[in-house]
This record gives sequence, C-alpha cells and structure tokens, in this order.
Amino acid sequence: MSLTRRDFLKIAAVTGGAVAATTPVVKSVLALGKKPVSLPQYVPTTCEMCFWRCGVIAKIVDGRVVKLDGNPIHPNSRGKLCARGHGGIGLLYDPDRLKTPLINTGARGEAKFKKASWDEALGIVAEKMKKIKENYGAESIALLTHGTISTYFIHLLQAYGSPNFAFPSFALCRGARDAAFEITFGEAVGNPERLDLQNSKVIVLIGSHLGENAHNSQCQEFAEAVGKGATLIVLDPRFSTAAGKAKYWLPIKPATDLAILLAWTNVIINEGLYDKDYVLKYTYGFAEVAQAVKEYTPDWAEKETDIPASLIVETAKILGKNKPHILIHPGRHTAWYSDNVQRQRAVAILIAILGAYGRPGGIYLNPKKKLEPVFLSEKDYPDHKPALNKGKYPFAGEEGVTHEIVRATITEQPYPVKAWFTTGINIMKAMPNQIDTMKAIQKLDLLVAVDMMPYESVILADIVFPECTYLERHDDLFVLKERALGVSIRQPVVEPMYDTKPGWWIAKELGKRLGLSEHFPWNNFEDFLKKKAQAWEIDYSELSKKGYIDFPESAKPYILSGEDYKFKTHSGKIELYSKELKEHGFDPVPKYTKHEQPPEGWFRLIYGRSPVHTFSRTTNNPSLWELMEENVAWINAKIAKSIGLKHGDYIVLVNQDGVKSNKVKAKVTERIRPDCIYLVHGFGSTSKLLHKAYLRGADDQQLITRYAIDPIGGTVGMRVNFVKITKEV
Ligand SMILES: Nc1nc2c(c(=O)[nH]1)N[C@H]1C(S)=C(S)[C@@H](COP(=O)(O)OP(=O)(O)OC[C@H]3O[C@@H](n4cnc5c(=O)[nH]c(N)nc54)[C@H](O)[C@@H]3O)O[C@H]1N2
Ligand SMILES: Nc1nc2c(c(=O)[nH]1)N[C@H]1C(S)=C(S)[C@@H](COP(=O)(O)OP(=O)(O)OC[C@H]3O[C@@H](n4cnc5c(=O)[nH]c(N)nc54)[C@H](O)[C@@H]3O)O[C@H]1N2
Ligand code: SF4
Ligand SMILES: [Mo]
Repeated sequence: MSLTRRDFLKIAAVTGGAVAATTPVVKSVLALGKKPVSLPQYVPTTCEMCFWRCGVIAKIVDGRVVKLDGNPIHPNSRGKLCARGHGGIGLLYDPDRLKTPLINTGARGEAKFKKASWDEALGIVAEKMKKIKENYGAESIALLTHGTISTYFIHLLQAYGSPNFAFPSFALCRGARDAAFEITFGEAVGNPERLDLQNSKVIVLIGSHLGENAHNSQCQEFAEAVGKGATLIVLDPRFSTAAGKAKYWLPIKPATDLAILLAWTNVIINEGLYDKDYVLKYTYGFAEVAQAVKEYTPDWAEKETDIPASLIVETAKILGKNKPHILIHPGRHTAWYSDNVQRQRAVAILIAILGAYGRPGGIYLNPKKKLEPVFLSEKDYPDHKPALNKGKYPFAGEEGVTHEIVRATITEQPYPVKAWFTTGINIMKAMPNQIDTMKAIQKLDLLVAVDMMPYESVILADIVFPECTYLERHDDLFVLKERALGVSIRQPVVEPMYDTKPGWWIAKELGKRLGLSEHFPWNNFEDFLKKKAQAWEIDYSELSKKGYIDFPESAKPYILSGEDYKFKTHSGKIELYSKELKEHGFDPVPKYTKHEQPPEGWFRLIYGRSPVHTFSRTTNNPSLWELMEENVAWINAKIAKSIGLKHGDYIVLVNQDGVKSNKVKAKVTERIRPDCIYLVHGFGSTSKLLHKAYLRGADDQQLITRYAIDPIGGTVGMRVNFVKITKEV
C-alpha cells in the first residue's frame, strides 16, 4: 500500500523529521512511567538507489527501518517507490557492507585488507597526495565520480588544485542527448526529463525501455498516458516491456535509428504535416532540413532498418496528425554508436517541426524561478593546468570525459596522472574496455575508493573509505525542476551503522589534513543546509518535516499561443540548422552514417536494465537479489534451435577480441531479433567480498572491449561489440 498525501501530512504533523527525536506521543507515554511503547516514527528523506531521487518516507520501529514508502507530496515519487527504492532497506542491512576504513595489504584486486582507524587511513591518503602534488602537480590527481558524493570530492580536488574529474553520466549515459538539445533548443532536457507524458497523444520510444528503466514518476505518467489511450510506437530490436503495450513495435536493425528518424522527417515535410506556424515563428534553418532529408525516403530507410516503408509512412502520418501532442522520448542512455549527437539531433529536429517543445503532451518548459547557487565555501580555488580533456570535444560540457582520464593515465599525455579517487562509481562496470582500465590502474601511485559496498572499484583500491548509506546521512539539498521548481532534503533516518561516515565528513577531514580547512567552513553539514535554505527563503524546519517544498508559482510549462518566446540559442530560435556545429567542422543538419553490422555467425551485444536492479550497485542487495539473482542472455529462438541450445542452458559469450564472459543462462525467446544478444547490465561481479553477487551472471562490460567515440561531445558508443555463443562453460 502506498501512502496518500493526506496520510503523510498527518504523519508529518506529529514527527519532527529528525533522527532521534521521539514523537510527542512516545514522550507522553514515557512521562506516565509505563514501559516504553515503540510507536513508529516517520522521517522523510530522498532516495539514492538511483538518480531519479524520489521522496521517501522511512518508517522506523525500535531504531530499525522497517519500511520505505514514496513521499506523496514529492513529484518524483507521488506516493510510490520502485522496487529498488523499497530495496533501500536491503542496502542498509546488507551484512557485506563496508564497516571500517581499509588498507590494502596485498596486490590491487586481491582484496587482502587490514582494518584501519579513520585517522590512520586519512593520514596515509593525505601524505600520499602531498607527495604526488610535490612531484607531479595537483592536477595529477583525478576523480571518477557519480552521485551526491561528487559535490564534496570535486570541491576537495579543486581546492587542492586539480580540474580533473569525470562523471559516467555524461560520456557513458546522457551526454549526447544533452549536447544535442543544447545545440538545438539552447538547454538540456533536464533530470528528471521535462516530459509531459500525461498529456501525450502519441509516444515514441527509441530504445528508452520504460518499465525496465524504472524511473518512477516517468513510468507513472507513461502508464497514465497508455491508460488514456495514447498511441505508442516503440523502436527496439528487442520486444521490451514497453513494446508489449505498443500499437507499433518496430524491431529495428540496431545502429540504424537515424535512418528512420530522417525518413519520418522526410514524410512529415513532404506531406505538409509539420507545424507551419511554429516552424515559422520559432525555428531557424527549416529549408536546409527539408533539402537535406529529400534523399532519405521511406524506401531507402526500409533497406537500412528492416522496417517496411509502408509502416514508416503510416507512423509518420500518425505523428503529423496528432501534433503537437507528441512525445518523442529524447532518451537517456544515449551512448550507443559513434554518431550519438547527430542521432539525438534528429530526434530534436523532429520534436521541433512537430511543434512539440513547450506544448502540452510534448516537452514542458523549465520553471520560471531560479535558485542562486550557495557554494560549500566562498574561498576561491587555486589556479591549475587545463583539464585533461580541454579542447578535445567542443560539446563535451562540464561533467568531464571518463575515457580521457583513462587515456591520459596510460599515455602520461598531456601530463602524468598518478592518483585516482573513485567515489560512488564502479569503474570496472561503468567504463568500457576493462583491459585499459587495468592498464591505467597499474600506473597509479594511489587509488582511493569511497563506497558503501565492496564492489570492483573497492577491491582494486589501496585505501577504502566506507561511506554510510543515504538513509544514515545528510547530503546537499536537491533542486528539482519539475513543472514547478522544488527543493528536496536528504537527512538521516537512523544513525550511521559501524564505523561509517558521510561523504561530506570524509572530504572535510581529508581537507583538514591537506591544509584546506578554510574550504570547509562549517562543522556540521546541517549548519550549511540551514544557511542555504535561508538564502533560498525556505523554512528549513518545514522542509525537514515534509521532505519537499516547491514554488508553485514558478511553473510555466507551455509557450502560449503567439508568445514571443526566446530560446537560449545564439539566434534565439530553435536551431534546426546549426551554425555552431558547422563552425566546428560537423554536419549542421544530421546525415546518415552506416555502422558495421555483425558478420555471419556473430551477434551484436546489446544491453539494458532490469526493473529491480540499478547497474551493478544492487546486485548484492539481499532484498533485490531475491527478485533477480543473475542475468540471462536473450537469444532468438530460431538461432537457438539452429545450434541446439535450450532455454536455461548455461553458455559463455566470446567477443571479437577473444574475451570470454562468465557463464550465463540462455533465455531462448522470440522477443529479440536474430542478429542480437541482450544482457541486463551490471552482473557477473568478480568481488569475492560480495557473498550474493560473486560470479552471478555475465558482465556486459567485460565484453565491451571496443568503443566508438563521438567526436562532437566525446560520448562513447558501447554497442559496437560482436559476440559468439559457446557451450563450453
Ligand atoms: N531499473 C532501472 N532503471 C534505471 C536504471 C537502472 O539501473 N535500473 N538506470 C537509469 C539510468 S542512469 C539510465 S541512463 C536509464 C537507461 O535506460 P534507457 O535510456 O531507457 O536505455 P536505452 O539504452 O535507451 O534502452 C535500452 C533498450 O535499447 C534497446 N536497443 C539496443 N540497441 C538499440 C538500437 O540500436 N536501437 C534501438 N532503437 N534500441 C536499441 C535495448 O534492446 C533495450 O531495450 O535507465 C535509468 N533507469
Ligand atoms: N556496459 C555498460 N556500461 C554502462 C551502462 C550500461 O548499461 N552498460 N550504463 C551507463 C550508465 S547509463 C551509467 S549512468 C553508468 C553508471 O555507473 P555507476 O554509477 O558507476 O554504476 P554502478 O555499477 O552501480 O556503481 C556504483 C558504485 O557506487 C557505489 N555507491 C552507490 N551509492 C553510493 C553512495 O551513496 N555513496 C558511495 N560512496 N558509493 C555509492 C556502489 O556501491 C557501486 O560500487 O554506467 C554506464 N556504463
Ligand atoms: S526511481 Fe526507484 S530507485 Fe530511483 S530514486 Fe525513485 S524509488 Fe529510488
Ligand atoms: Mo545513466
């Protein structure tokens, strides 16, 4: 059962939102001198089982978290959590958690650790950092990071003098989409994406496997739209969960999506089905697009994609006739091939000519209000050398490029990299080409991991700092750009277990030992949060009680009819033709590029999500492991028959470079094209310290020894590997 908004407001009225605060009811019972009765306490906080960051209400009985529910007033959860959100309790009480700081006494990866005190472990890391700075410069220390902890460690590194950090969420995830939207509309589509799904008449999913990709409120709105009869068109070589709800499942040949996007544009323009007024008023470069797509006819696209021309025309007409209430999902994990930005540009152009940006059922606008940044400290960072990826990819953005850190570490160009910090990232699972990652690691004088669980990054580290879980700590406030602007709080619902500490504390203590105390001018993180709330004119105690506060007057979802709306591009218009791309030597309007297809007897390796796991990070979670213990390899039934493979047989996959996977069960199914094999990402852990996940299933990343870099934004194409099936396990 999920909490309703009314239930929660009643609960919020009696609980302070603070960890140890006994409720007034409990206090009155104690005052009567009776045996303490444990009435449940309810504390709101923010989930970090993935990056959707739903509002959570934790139910605590006798100091133990017994249930997590969705916060009904939080727009990302709307009273519900996904399975992984509920599974937060499994993380909190996982017996395999990191419990103390650790010092590696063996070789990297051997997992021979000695327990250490915080003072000892922090002291060792600080001394090594000082030596590296003396010998090579502070920029030789790099940070690979993901999640909330990034805020504190990027701050620490910059204060020490290094500009080198990278998130997997750019190059390996949504970077191409964000670059394409910034080029076209002058702004990214946001996280959560600003999708007006609940009002869409037609929804197009290109990959975007909603239902397996369990982003909570997006799945709720998607279900609502399907329930209201929206027409769903799914492009996926695999019959995904979403394809099961679709009117049109188009099992596209992988790597050819740009062909159908350009052919749809061709039909919509030729048939005059685009939004003429919108195009005239708000876009730049329509004539160039119309000219460029002339060659991309449905007949041509049929040969590229395997989708019949008649279906391409039929679906294009549906899009045109229902404009502007069209939701062409801009995607999230868009690190597919070498032309990710151009594919995403084609999506953006289609959205624009259908008039679906800033319109009901399309993409809604950012809220009107902004909250000014409040920094961890006011002190300036020292000067430093240019970052490793400086000048390499003109549209790479601010989040860094993971493979540039790996490359520079191996080649020592443009300068040596001697230390890595990995905070909230599993480098072996997130980044392609594990062979290169290991080569780079051999070059390091120091490898530090800050994590909660002994995944692969941890067993490779020299020093391990155990962070407490999101249910045991404060973190920075989260600003949400839903239809209205809002702020969400993370606060401890129980005290940290074992000898674990919050990320902000670890960064501050390390900073202290490096002479950087002035960059951490607060004792307790809650003091900083209160200062921030004050600057934003938010009542902190109300935020702490409710978990979420919004500014309803900030919502301005749609462009009004005839409004003189200015986009944040150079021209103030939507740039269908991009002068910016042209100036950098790239195609100003997307052109089709052919990608290599698997040779006879080989299959393209594709991958995606399970609704009950997040990447590798939940594979050992006792509650979620029970729901799915290992992944399986999806193989087309005809192929299986031709090689005598039965459903449930164990197989091994071998890639084009001879790399073999761990054994994995075959899922023999009609639900996938014969030219692909599909794995859920994140499995096949090689960490012996994980009693549930160790060697369960196959690791897609192990087989991704090749990757294709998109020169526009430095994003990575990871679906360019081919595998064979062997039955030798
Ligand atoms: N449960 C759960 N949900 C999650 C996450 C999680 O770990 N677990 N992670 C979150 C994150 S950070 C991200 S980035 C998103 C990722 O989720 P999405 O952005 O939805 O990922 P995609 O890569 O678009 O979708 C994977 C689908 O693409 C299909 N596919 C493979 N190759 C092709 C191709 O060439 N063309 C087409 N059209 N389809 C193809 C696959 O068969 C699969 O169904 O999920 C988010 N949601
Ligand atoms: N082959 C392949 N590669 C991929 C993807 C894919 O689908 N296939 N997906 C890509 C995408 S879209 C993304 S976003 C990235 C995701 O990349 P990552 O975010 O690195 O994903 P995980 O594998 O879950 O590793 C997360 C690590 O952080 C730790 N962790 C989790 N929460 C916390 C916390 O609160 N504090 C600390 N200190 N540590 C924490 C976990 O224990 C784990 O060790 O991977 C990318 N790489
Ligand atoms: S989508 Fe699920 S895992 Fe992600 S934040 Fe929301 S409840 Fe947590
Ligand atoms: Mo992602």
